Amino acid sequence: MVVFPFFFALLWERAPGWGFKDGVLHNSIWLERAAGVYHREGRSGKYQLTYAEAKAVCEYEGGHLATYQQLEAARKIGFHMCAAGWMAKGRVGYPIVKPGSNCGFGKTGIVDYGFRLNRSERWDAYCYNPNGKDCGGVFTDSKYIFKTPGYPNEYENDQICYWHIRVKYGQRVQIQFVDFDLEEDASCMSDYLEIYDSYDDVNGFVGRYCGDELPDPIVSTGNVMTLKFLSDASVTAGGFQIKYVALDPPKKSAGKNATTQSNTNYLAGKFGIM
Ligand SMILES: *[C@@H]1O[C@H](CO)[C@@H](O)[C@H](O)[C@H]1NC(C)=O
Ligand SMILES: *[C@@H]1O[C@H](CO)[C@@H](O)[C@H](O)[C@H]1NC(C)=O
Ligand SMILES: [Ca+2]
Repeated sequence: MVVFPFFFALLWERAPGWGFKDGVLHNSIWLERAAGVYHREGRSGKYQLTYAEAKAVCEYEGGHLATYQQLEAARKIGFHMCAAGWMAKGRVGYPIVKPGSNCGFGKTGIVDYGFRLNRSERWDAYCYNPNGKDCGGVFTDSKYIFKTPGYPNEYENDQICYWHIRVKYGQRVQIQFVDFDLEEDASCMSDYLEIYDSYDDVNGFVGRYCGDELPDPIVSTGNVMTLKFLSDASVTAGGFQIKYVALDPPKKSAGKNATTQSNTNYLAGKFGIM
């Protein structure tokens, strides 16, 4: 894999959770929202957006569909997504940083589906918004409290935050909601917090939250978790404080029982362990 030492040196200072371990670039996804590029899926889930809809989604958030070059630039600084999305001019593809058999055919680079003749096909979207207000980062401490930007004041419009949590191997992440108030709407289509039991926002979806009800605590299945907060172009609210703590592994029990016994408070999922 080609590395960009200069970028890397910069990043290292800004995001201490980053680095190479066992030859794999870890926590790469969450960098500064990857130079203005971010992934967006339809309100109803993966692969729901026609080209026109994908374009509208990005424009509604003040940006536009990313070009291939913008996506590649983001990829080079670590933007990794296992989901095909529309780019500008009707091109479809996705950026792969970490080679894996499930995604990207074991290669790195933009997996390019080319310019689509049929623009009614449904994919996700890659938006580019250099003015979007991003926040987030990579967190490796055993506990931390996330707050919406500006908290205790209201958060702003057009906010995109990714918080990526990685605790020690074998530990799990418990998320506790301390204070929660996002613009209310029935299906959380405007402003929302999404939680993923995984290291990206594609696998291990746990839930989407808005309004002012405090959700119950959530425990990961593995040692990583991702929180994604988006606000749209109008109406803000009080924001949130969300605490996470690393839980030590439960006492070892033999073989298969280890999983089944500990299931009660844990999510079913298999994307958590890295
Ligand atoms: C275009 O794609 C849509 C969605 O996959 C499909 O329903 C439609 O039949 C396709 N149109 C053509 C002309 O292939
Ligand atoms: C697994 O747990 C079940 C019930 O909790 C018990 O009956 C069984 O003997 C256990 N098996 C092992 C291998 O410990
Ligand atoms: Ca809003």
